[in-house]
Amino acid sequence: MTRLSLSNLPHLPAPVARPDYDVASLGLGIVHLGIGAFHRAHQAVYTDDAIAVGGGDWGICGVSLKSPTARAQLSPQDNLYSVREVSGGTDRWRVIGAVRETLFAGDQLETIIARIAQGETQIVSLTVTEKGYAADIAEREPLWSHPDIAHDLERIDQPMSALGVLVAGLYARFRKRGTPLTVLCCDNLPDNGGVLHDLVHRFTERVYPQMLPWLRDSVAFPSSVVDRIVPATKPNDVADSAAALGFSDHGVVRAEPFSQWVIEDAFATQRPDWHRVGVQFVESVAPFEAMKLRLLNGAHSLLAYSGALEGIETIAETVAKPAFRSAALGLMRESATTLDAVPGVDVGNYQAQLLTRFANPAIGHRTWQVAMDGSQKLPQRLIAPVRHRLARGEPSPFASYAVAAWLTYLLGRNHRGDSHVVADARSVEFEALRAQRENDPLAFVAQVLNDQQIFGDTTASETFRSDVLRQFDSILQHGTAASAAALA
Ligand code: CS2
Repeated sequence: MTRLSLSNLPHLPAPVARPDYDVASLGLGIVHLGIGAFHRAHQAVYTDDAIAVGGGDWGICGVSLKSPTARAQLSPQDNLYSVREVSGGTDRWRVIGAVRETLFAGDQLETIIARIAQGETQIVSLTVTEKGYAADIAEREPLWSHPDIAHDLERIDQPMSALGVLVAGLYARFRKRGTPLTVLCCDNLPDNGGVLHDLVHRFTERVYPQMLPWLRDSVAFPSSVVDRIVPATKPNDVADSAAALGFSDHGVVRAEPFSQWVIEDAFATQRPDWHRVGVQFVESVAPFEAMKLRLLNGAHSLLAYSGALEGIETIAETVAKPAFRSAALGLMRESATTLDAVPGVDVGNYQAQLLTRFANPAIGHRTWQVAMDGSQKLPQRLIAPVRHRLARGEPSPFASYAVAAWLTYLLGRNHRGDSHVVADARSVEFEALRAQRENDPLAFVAQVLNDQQIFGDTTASETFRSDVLRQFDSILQHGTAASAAALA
């Protein structure tokens, strides 16, 4: 089957939406680090829309840091790909033209650094996942002993980490003409722009201190909140693309219909006409961010561990079980008490909408995928609201249940003894701890609860600690389904 390409764009079937501008002549204006499914279904779609309404050379140079897969998917098809929007009814297919180049750091590092340095580039955006920053987020400090970071401190001319590549690119730009730049973090971290600002500055202090004044004066780090449920692409998505498009698309991504992007209005450069295509520019993203991380992502994690421990494949199947649905809603209500008012949002409606989105029967979002990397996700999703409630002297039974479910997941087996692989940035460390306490899961969990990076001071609270341990004991004996039902 012929691959999707520029020359066959005009031959797509009528229902397939396509770029409403001259893709072939589009120049590059954005470098994006982390060209995975999420970027392709989110920021690239907004950019495609913005170019169609407002023009401008806002083509995206997409970069993969760890794997050549995206390049192999996109380059042979002129970097075109489709988004399959699924809702349970008829799927909607749309071809995106905004990505104009796909590079892999493994063998194109020089080109990537040159792209960040070139004056045409005005924005460097990132979706490298929580663990991709290799940082202690609470302390806003790179993990200096992380192998990639340690490597980059020695060889900043050959960087491997996201931070290293970014700083090397910034340095090349500083040396060239030093034109301003906007660095736009799009990962699910609290105050993501502020955190990235601090990480870049601390890293720069060690490798290129002479760049600090320019960094301070010319590079902006606005925060942003991104939202769209985008599961890993399924093998049948590629097969189905042939029927839907008439051409085979190896870069297809699937996504829910919902999409949201809120950005702090603090750029050092121009930007695409994103404000004309649904992106909200605000003075502070903080209230939006807390709501999204604590309600959506918090409930997502609760559902992921609940379902994974019962051997349930997807989030939709998990939220279809009444006990899990009410635990997710219970968590949202509990965490909602820690939020400031969000301009233009009714938090009750937001929660109802989230339950509907999670239940989307067509999305096929695996519990296993969301369960990944809890050590990097829990602090902003579950622990921040717990801390907030502790300060008011209030317990957090639903968050305690979710934390306990994560701790059980870390054991690598459920109450029935079925085993699973623990996918976490720190799984080696957890596995070593667990092995030392083979016959004593409670001792293992007590040890993990002392981890400052994840729990900070919250587990110094006897209330929280004992709530978690009680829930853990219940999940270990009876499973998440029975424990969640008891909670309700
Ligand atoms: C999910 C998120 O994998 C996860 O941890 O909670 O990727 C979630 O789907 C997105 O943040 C939705 O915007």
